Amino acid sequence: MKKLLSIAGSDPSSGAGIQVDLKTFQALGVFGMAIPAALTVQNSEGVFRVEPLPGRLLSSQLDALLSDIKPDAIKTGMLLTRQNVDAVAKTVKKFRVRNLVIDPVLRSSSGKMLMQLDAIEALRKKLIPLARVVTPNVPEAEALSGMSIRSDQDMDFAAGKILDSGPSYVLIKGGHRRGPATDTLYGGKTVLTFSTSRRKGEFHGTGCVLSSALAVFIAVGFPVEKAVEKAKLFVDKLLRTAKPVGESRARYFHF
Ligand code: PXL
Repeated sequence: MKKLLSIAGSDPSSGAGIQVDLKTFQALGVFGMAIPAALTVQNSEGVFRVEPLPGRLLSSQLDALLSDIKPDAIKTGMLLTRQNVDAVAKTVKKFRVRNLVIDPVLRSSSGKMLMQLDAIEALRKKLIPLARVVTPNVPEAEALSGMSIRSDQDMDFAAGKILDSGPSYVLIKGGHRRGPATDTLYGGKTVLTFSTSRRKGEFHGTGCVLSSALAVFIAVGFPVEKAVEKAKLFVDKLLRTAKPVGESRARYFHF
């Protein structure tokens, strides 16, 4: 039995964050665990408030959990503070976690910051170097590389900069660009692109589900290239049946 741990924000509407990460683990047949790094006040209309877990509390939860149960992979999402990023980095090193998937969430779709400025710096310098895969969208890849991305060439260059800091792979999600939704995986022997037709509408939690599914497929032993393909297929299927659950048009995954 594979065991997966999500360290991310809590979304009470349960379409994103640790709640949807657990749903993903369950759907894919692994044993899911979760620690909230922050709480959010949100519904389908947006994120209204964010509060971090104290760094030392996250740290002691991680210590207690990992000294007992060794996860086959860890996925991180919204960490919010530098203290939380530091706590995760220390744990990954101490327990020699090899399958670390980082979804470097910086903002919610509604624009709320999910990572403080010094936390982004800590993420770049301390946590991303330890990752097996980092899954930024284009604005996140811009923040992590410190450059703007306007062309395919820019994207290659930005990916190179992120890879230079140490992660094995970077998957840049192209959903924010025009044209078909193409994601690009850098870091293996060749650059791989994954294109899917763009689905109209607004979806909640797509990045969370993708990174959780990716962590699962890596934990069960697929090479990263194959794990990305399988995670993308999993999300694409969910996009077809996503539905609004509240007053807003944002569609949620139900599985
Ligand atoms: O989808 C980004 C995201 C990640 N994690 C949490 C969130 C959100 C967006 O709202 O609330 C907890």
